[in-house]
Amino acid sequence: MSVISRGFAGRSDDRDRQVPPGQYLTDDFPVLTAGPTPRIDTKDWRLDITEIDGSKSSLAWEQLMDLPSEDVTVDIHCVTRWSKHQTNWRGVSIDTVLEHLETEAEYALIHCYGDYSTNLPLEDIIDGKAWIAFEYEGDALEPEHGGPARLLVPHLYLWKSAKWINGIELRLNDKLGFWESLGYHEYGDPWLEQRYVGD
Ligand SMILES: Nc1nc2c(c(=O)[nH]1)N[C@H]1C(S)=C(S)[C@@H](COP(=O)(O)O)O[C@H]1N2
Ligand SMILES: [Mo]
Repeated sequence: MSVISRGFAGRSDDRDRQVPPGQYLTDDFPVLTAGPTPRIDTKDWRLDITEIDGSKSSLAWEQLMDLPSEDVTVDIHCVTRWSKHQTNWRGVSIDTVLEHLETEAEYALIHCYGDYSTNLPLEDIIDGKAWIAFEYEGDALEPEHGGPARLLVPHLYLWKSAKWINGIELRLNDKLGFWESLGYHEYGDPWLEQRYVGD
């Protein structure tokens, strides 16, 4: 028999070799930013975590650097139809960032330097699904791509991967972020082609 099963090619997930519907592969790394690029010195950088009762805790850069980080290799998918296979990042898992928190929150609204925001169900940023990424392909993350640190949520369209992240607002109810309130899909699963409201 000449048919080689995909299972024997060493891939654990068929999706690894495909792109989501309506996407094409690129080797470039386009920059997509609504507005100017904030320049944030790491000595000024803060990540605020706000609980449902409004209580706030804050993480400084050195504290982020002291947390265990990991190398992450993932495919990324932008709603403008480019996808990139096997991108390499280093970051701190959101599980680690939220480790000591007991919360009843169901949603997270992500805030950024420069006022961008994006909303996600909390379960989509925990259990190894999202990171605060600060390196890309072995180098410090460039400001254009969200440096010093951005959210990385590779299983959803890349607009959810908020650049220059500075806040995780935990919420009981969902509140639409920047693109979501301008007609983009509230969830944004690239495999279901959830580009716009109603998709
Ligand atoms: N703060 C912020 N984050 C953002 C954006 C933005 O405009 N501001 N654009 C989003 C969109 S639409 C995409 S496709 C990705 C692009 O990331 P890149 O510029 O590193 O390719 O960032 C997302 N994160
Ligand atoms: Mo995008």
